[in-house]
Amino acid sequence: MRGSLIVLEGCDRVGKTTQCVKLIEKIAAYSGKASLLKFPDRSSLTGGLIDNYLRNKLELTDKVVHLLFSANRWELEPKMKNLLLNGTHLVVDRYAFSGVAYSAAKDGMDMEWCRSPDIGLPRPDLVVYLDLDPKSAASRIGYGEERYESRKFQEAVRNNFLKLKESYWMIVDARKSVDDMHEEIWDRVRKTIDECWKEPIEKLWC
Ligand code: T5A
Repeated sequence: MRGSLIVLEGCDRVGKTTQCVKLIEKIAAYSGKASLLKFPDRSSLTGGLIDNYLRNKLELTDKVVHLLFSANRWELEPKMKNLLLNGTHLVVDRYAFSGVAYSAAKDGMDMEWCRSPDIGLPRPDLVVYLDLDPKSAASRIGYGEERYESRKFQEAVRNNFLKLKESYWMIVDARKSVDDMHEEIWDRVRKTIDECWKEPIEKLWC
């Protein structure tokens, strides 16, 4: 039985990491093997460049940084596939949808062009999109420390995310309490785990 690929997405500070941590504990208790990944993975070669870029310590052109974010995912693609095929459920904090939603919010960046380098990555069985208006997100601790954390930009990113919605997405109102959101997400994740092992791992946007 293969593991399921669950991705959490959303704008900055909407509560993705908080939900990922709760989810991984629940999945491990429910069905054994579970692993948490986060993109960007700031520990790799590309991740070091991305980290410096996000902390405004390095300037890169929009297209270059977009391709670095994508390469950062491809670096982990073999590991992701191995884990899934070995029956480990993966919870992933941001994925290719963030790649497109953020880059395409910049002037002169085309959404289809942004999508292309991530075509063929493992397709998630479920995307949990946490939706929160940028004004509420801006009031949360730590907001404003990195490059993209301005309300106008986050509004454009939010619009882009909603354009990327597909049948395997669920949208969660991130104004709810941590525990209420967790209950709602877990209900859907459990169903996904119970069902998806019968299907092969699909390829994203193919
Ligand atoms: N990016 C990323 C790209 O441009 N292209 C790409 O391809 C990818 C993958 C990465 C940046 O890079 C961009 C997007 C980002 O700008 P990040 O490291 O993912 O950034 O940083 P954030 O999205 O800002 O992630 P954070 O971890 O900072 O925010 P989370 O995970 O959404 O939120 P979380 O759980 O840390 O919570 C934030 C705060 O809110 C509170 C928490 O206690 C915490 O203080 N909170 C709640 N408060 C009230 N109600 C709730 N329900 C709450 N849930 C959490």
